[in-house]
Amino acid sequence: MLDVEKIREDFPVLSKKVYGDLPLIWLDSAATSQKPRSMIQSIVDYYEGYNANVHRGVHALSIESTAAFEDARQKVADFINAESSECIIWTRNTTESINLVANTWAQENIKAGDEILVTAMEHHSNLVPWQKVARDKDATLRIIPITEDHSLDLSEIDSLINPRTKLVAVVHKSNSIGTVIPVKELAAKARAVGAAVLVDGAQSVPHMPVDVADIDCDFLAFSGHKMLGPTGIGVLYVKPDVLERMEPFLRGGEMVLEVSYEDASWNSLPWRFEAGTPNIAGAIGLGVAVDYLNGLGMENVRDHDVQLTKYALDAFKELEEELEIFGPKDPAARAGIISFHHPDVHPHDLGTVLDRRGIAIRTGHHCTMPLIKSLGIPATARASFYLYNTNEEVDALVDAIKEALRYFGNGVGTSG
Ligand code: C6P
Repeated sequence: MLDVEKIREDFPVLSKKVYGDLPLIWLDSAATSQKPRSMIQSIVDYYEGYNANVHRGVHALSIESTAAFEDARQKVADFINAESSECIIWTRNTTESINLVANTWAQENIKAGDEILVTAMEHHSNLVPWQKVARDKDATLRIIPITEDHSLDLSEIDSLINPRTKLVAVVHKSNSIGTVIPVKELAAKARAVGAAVLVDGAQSVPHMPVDVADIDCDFLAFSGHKMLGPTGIGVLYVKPDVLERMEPFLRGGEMVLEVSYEDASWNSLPWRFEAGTPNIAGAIGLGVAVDYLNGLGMENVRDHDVQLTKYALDAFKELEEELEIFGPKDPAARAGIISFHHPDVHPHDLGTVLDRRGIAIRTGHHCTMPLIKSLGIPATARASFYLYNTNEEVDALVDAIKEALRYFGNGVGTSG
């Protein structure tokens, strides 16, 4: 079990007051998490103590920064049980990680007539790149639909994953409705037909143990900023035998071994995929964020999410008649995300009223426009939890929603 009160002391921003003296209630961790002091300090320490470019200098500071940078890569590799740190490519975020695969592996491996399979719940980051690949290669993009209760509809999966399937690219936890996707089962089916597997772990890696060997995926993409790390650093894990056969994405300094005026040869892995000066402070900060998560234990982080989600789903029962709540009913089958919608109150209006109570939630389509449209709504209001949230904050959310609905029930301020 997590000692949430103690954890909260590690997050300076959680003691912030907004709009005068309202305590901040941060229920927007699916968008970005808050940061512990140790992570923030690691970035200050880097810039104050050993700022230098990596892999380039023979001097003390470069040796120190290179060691810290590569040490962070090893921590990330261990965190997801990767074969080695060579499988970890630093990117800017999940979006860039997926685009890297679309611009390298997919260019070599997707051919006319092939199929790429995604779910109906994909974030645009794991949909739009595949739309382009399918168009460019004359391949077909196929979609696994969802059921009435917003789980993945696996009834037709054995025809959706077939010998034409070359890539199964799936989100692990839906950011907009919270559904957990059975990626291991999908990966096994993909393997059986020789397809590659990409997992969008943006919402899973920060919140639960994720083991690439156990899932048996070829690619795992995630972002540092959703797992207590800084913005601007992301990760792409690639299985070693797949990585060895991939062409570089960006070309320039650091990714080369030998260069003549006519030609170039490539550096060893993973640096072949890291052209230009990387986000050194970001990688070091992410390594410290991983230390923090390991200190708590990812099983405990997941248990806390499930407990809070269960508490929230129970608390939301009072609002069941007024609100539609999306996602599976079973807290163990969902992320710490509650997405909801009122037929007469636009989510943006609701979000604005909650904000005036100090409660930060996200409203909109959450970059899953096709999914939200298929639900027949313009947007949802979304509360998302993390390791520093409490049952009391859930109570405050429910009270604030009730008050907002009373206010809008009087016909004031509704739109759209
Ligand atoms: N979801 C949210 O509020 P980036 O922006 O590259 O760090 O992450 C993109 C991304 C990809 N996949 C999933 C499942 C995600 O949730 C996200 C980011 C944020 O839900 C911002 S839209």
